[in-house]
Amino acid sequence: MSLSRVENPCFLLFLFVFQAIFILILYRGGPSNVFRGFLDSHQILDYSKTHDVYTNLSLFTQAPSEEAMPYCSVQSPIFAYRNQEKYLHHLLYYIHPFLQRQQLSYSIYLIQQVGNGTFNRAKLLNVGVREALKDEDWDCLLLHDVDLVPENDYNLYVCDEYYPKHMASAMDKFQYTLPYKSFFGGVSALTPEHYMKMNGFPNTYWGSGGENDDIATRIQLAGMKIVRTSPHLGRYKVMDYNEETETQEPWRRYSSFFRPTSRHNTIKTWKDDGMNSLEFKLLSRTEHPLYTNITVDIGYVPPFS
Ligand SMILES: *[C@@H]1O[C@H](CO)[C@@H](O)[C@H](O)[C@H]1NC(C)=O
Ligand SMILES: *[C@@H]1O[C@H](CO)[C@@H](O)[C@H](O)[C@H]1NC(C)=O
Ligand SMILES: CC(=O)N[C@H]1CO[C@H](CO)[C@@H](O)[C@@H]1O
Repeated sequence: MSLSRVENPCFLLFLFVFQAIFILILYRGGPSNVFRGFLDSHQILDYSKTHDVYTNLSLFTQAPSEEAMPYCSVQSPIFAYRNQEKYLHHLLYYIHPFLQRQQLSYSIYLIQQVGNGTFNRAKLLNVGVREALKDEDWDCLLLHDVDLVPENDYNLYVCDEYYPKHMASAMDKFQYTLPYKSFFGGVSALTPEHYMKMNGFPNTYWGSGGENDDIATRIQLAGMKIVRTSPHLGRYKVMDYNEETETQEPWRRYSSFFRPTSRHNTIKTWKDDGMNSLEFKLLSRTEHPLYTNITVDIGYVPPFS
């Protein structure tokens, strides 16, 4: 039901325009000024026919000037993704209005792994961070699974100044509690400084799950700690479309097949496995109005040795 609305660009355009007008109203101090401003520079529109509102929306889409939004913080949500088109549509439908209500200045990057190789969430996120930082000096990196939708508008998508922040502290799937104490999956917010200080995420966890424990350990080893969004704000709905994707759930705590997931192991590897050892093949990079699609070949599971 909501999918068909997503595919209708007019609806999304309307959300954006509504937001822009709202921001301008705040800035200029009253709706009458705003509309006078528009009407001076454009012809008067006939609003008695409903379709006029949509067909002539483009007349209203001038972006607010930089001075009109002086305090926006810069965010960059990054989604790791493989073959989950339905989730993506659903998420975009919710997340754009959500981020706009928070008045953030942001871009969304979708990082897509090609082929049918084993999913490697942590490595995809490393790729996303590297590519996103080429575009802009982002203040904050939001790492977001594509099948999670935030439920609470007060769950602010901003970074903690000092420490990596875990945001998905209460998922409906786990009865709105943490599945275990050091859990760092789902949605997290780190500044580029946090991310580099811990050498990013590990590249070597093929198949989902074990990397989250490694990441939690890295944060400690880099002299930081995990801060968490409080559970009444960090509430997320897990979208669940079919059985097949069950096997790709990134928060599942599988014991890793290909590397032992132990603190001991992370101590040995974290300085050599991460952003400084990241290798991948960028296959395509396309900017769409609602997200930037980055498709990469990150290789396949190395032979077990
Ligand atoms: C993955 O794709 C290759 C060809 O691209 C195919 O030979 C292989 O059987 C596929 N594996 C699975 C598990 O689907
Ligand atoms: C992203 O780009 C790839 C490669 O061009 C394409 O196959 C895929 O369908 C795109 N995905 C989305 C969701 O735009
Ligand atoms: C449907 C409709 O009224 N469209 C109007 C949109 O604005 C242009 C001028 O920019 C008019 O020519 C159209 O009639």
